[in-house]
Amino acid sequence: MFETLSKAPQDKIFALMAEIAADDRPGKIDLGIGVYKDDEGNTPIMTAVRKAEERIVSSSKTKSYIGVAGNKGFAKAMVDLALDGAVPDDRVRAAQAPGGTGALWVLLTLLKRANPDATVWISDPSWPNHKPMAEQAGFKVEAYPYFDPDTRKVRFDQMLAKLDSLGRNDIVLLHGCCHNPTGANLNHDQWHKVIASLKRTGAFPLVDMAYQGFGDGLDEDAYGLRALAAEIDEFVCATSCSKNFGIYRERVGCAIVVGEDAAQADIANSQMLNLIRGAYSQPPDHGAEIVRVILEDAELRAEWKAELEAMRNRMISNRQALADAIRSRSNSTDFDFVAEHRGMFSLLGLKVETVDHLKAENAVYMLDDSRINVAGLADERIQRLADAIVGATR
Ligand code: PLP
Ligand code: TYF
Repeated sequence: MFETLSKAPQDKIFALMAEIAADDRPGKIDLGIGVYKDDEGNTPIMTAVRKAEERIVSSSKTKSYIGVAGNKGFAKAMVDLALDGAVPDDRVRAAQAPGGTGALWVLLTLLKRANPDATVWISDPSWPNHKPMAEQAGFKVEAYPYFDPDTRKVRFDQMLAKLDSLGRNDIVLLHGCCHNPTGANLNHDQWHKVIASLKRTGAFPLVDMAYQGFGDGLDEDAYGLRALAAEIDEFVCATSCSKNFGIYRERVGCAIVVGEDAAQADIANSQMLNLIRGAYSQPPDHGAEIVRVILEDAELRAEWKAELEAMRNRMISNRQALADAIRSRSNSTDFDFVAEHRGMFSLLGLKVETVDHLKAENAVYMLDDSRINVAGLADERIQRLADAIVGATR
């Protein structure tokens, strides 16, 4: 039967990860996959996570089934973390999902049931998995203008003009914060303009919140989502705990659905649970239980927040150090934008040839669109990267 198939494309981010692993040059610099790393290049388990796991192992009494929506305490805590009361509880439903990707899959599948003829609009550019995921759900996918490669800022007027032209058959996928791959984000005023546009046109928002706490702080990163929630009656949001709890392989995310009223929220929720049951029955519990334990315990929660804050501040100082190091070598402000961007990534705007050159000559790895993971940097690596970039772009 498989003779009917041809080889499917690989995810370019995972392909690069394999390429880096196969390079044995000492001192290679890995700025590829979006995984947080410390100065030594490790992705450690957060202390609060370790403590929560120990508590779970010593006190849990059963591994019986938990239910289609997963861990209820987790889902409630995730709704609070994202929305902080911006929508009355009776209009919000949430299901634990296997990662932010799982949450996106649940929500896209739900939206397909609700409006099979809709078009999904993603930013140009966007996370490489957004388009294939929306296509796999059966949607037509289009892109709205987002990143201006000259200014390395959001091309806001063009973005808004495109959004203004959409209507009730359109779903707009917005990055909640820390835009992947560009690092360029909407400011408050721009969020309000986007929200007003969505309200006017009736286009449906799908917010992807994969990096809450990695940009300007847990609450600040949710500014746009909460502002949207205050204005728009119906929307969905996929959140992920992979990055902000560092539990990537545990696969923890949450699919959040907001309805116009409690009755519609109930109907949407019943469809969501129905489609989950038909796919994987219920999500795995362990990672979600870790998050629940942390978020419900004042002491562990404070410890987690402090650790997350330290990770966030380190990424910001890496950004500043890289911008400074390039400026001091090139005598130009061309890369100052790196310090203005937020989150784990910046799109440097280098040519593919330059990216290839850095890989071949300097063992510096970034995605072929020149996205770098700023968490992959550290003092000595920052200086070497600045040398390499200035050398290659002179
Ligand atoms: N959305 C965006 C924009 C991402 O960068 C990621 C990356 O990890 C995800 C969703 C999904 O994350 P995960 O499925 O690992 O929770
Ligand atoms: O963009 C990244 O690097 C992260 C990790 O299919 C990732 O979001 C990459 C690809 C993918 C899932 C996660």
